[in-house]
Amino acid sequence: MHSPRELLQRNDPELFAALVGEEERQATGIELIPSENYTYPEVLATLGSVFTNKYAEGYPGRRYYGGQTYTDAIERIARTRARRLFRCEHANVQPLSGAPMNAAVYLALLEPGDTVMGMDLSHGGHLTHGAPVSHMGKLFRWIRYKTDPEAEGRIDFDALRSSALAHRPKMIVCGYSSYPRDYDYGPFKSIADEVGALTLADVSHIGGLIAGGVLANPFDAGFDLVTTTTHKSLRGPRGGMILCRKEFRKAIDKSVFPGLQGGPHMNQVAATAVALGKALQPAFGDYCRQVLANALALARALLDGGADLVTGGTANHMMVVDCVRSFGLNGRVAEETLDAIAITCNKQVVPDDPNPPLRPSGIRLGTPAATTRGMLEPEMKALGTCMVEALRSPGDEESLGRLKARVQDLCASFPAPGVPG
Ligand code: DSN
Repeated sequence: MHSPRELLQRNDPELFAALVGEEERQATGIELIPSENYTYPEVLATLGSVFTNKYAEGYPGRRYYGGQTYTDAIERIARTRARRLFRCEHANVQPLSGAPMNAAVYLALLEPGDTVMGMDLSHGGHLTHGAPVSHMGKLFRWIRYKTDPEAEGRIDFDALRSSALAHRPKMIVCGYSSYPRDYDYGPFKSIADEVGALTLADVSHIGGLIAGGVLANPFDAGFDLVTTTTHKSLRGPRGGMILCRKEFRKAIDKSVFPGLQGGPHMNQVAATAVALGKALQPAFGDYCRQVLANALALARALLDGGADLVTGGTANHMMVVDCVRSFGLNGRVAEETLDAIAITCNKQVVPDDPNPPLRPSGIRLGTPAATTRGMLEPEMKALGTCMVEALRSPGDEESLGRLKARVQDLCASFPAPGVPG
C-alpha cells in the first residue's frame, strides 16, 4: 500500500517536485505577507478529504442532489460556529474566496449603477471595494474616500461625511487591505445613518483578531453586514464568509447560490468548520494577542532602523513601509532583496503613490504567520534588524548571504505547523 504522497511521487514526479520545493520554501524562510498564514494540519487533512467529491448545491435541508447527510452536518456546524464567534444572526460559509464574497453582497443589496463608498486602493482599500479595474468597479458608481496625510495617515472622516452627504451612497464599505490602523466603526455607522446607507465591514485581514476578541467587532457598532476571508488571521482554508443580520439572510443566500456560484466546495466548508472550532478555543485569543504584540515589536525594530511606516506604526498587525523614503529603493527591489534573505513580503502602493503598482514605493508586512510558528518579540526584533540591514545594502551579496543564514537558522527553531521540514 502506498500513501497518497507516495502515489503522487510515483505517478506525477514533476508535480511532486514542485510540492516538495514549496514545502522547503515555506519551512526554511519566513512568511511576512499579512494575508498569509500556516493553516492547521487538521485543516489540510480536511481539505484533502472525500468532501472534495461531493456536489451540494443549495443549503442544509434544501439541496438539489442526494447524499447530503454529512455535508449538511458540516455546513450547519460551520454556520453555528461562525455565528458564535462573530456574535451575529446569520452566516453564509459558501463564498469561494474574498472577491466572490464581496460581489455576492453587492449583487444582493444593490442595483447596477447604485452609488457606493469605499476606500481608495492606494490608501488601503481593496480591489473589490470599487477599484476601476474590477468588474464591481464598473457595475456600480463608486465614491472613494481617503486618508489624511496631515493626520498621520488616518481616515479623514470630515471629508468622508461631506462626500456621503453630497453623493448619498446606498452602501458604505469599511475595510482595507493595507491600512495599518484599527477600524473605527462608530463614525462610519453614524455617517451611514445620516444618509440612510447600509454598512458593510470587510474585515478579511483582521477576521481572526475580531474572533479572538482583541479587535472591535463591527456588529457591536450596529453594522449590517461583515465579510471576511477565512485563510488570513483566522488560519483556515482559502475561502470567505458573509455574516449579517437576519433581515439580509434571504437576499445574501440567494445571491451566493444560485446567483453567483454553483456547487459549494464542501471540503473547504468542512475545513472552515475545523478552523472556526479552533478559533472558539481560549488558546486562539492568546495567539491573537501575540500577533498584535509581535506587530508592535516588528514595527519598533523597523522604526529604530530608520524605516518610514505609513501612519507611523500599526494597531492591527499590518505594516506598510515606504521603502523609497526609508531606503531609496522601490518596493519591487525591496521585495526581491528580502526574498534573497528568506523573508517573503509583498510590494505595496503607498497613499497617492507616484509609482505604478508593479514598481510601487512600499512593501507590506504582517505577523499572523510568524506568530503561528511560535515566534515572539525577540524574533520580531531579530527579523526587523535583518530586514533593515538588507534594505540598506541590497547589492552586497556577502551581507545578504550572511543575513539569509541568520533568518534560516531562526526558522529552523520554529517549524511551521503542517509544513514538512
Ligand atoms: N490578496 C489579498 C491580500 O493580500 O490582501 C487580498 O486580496
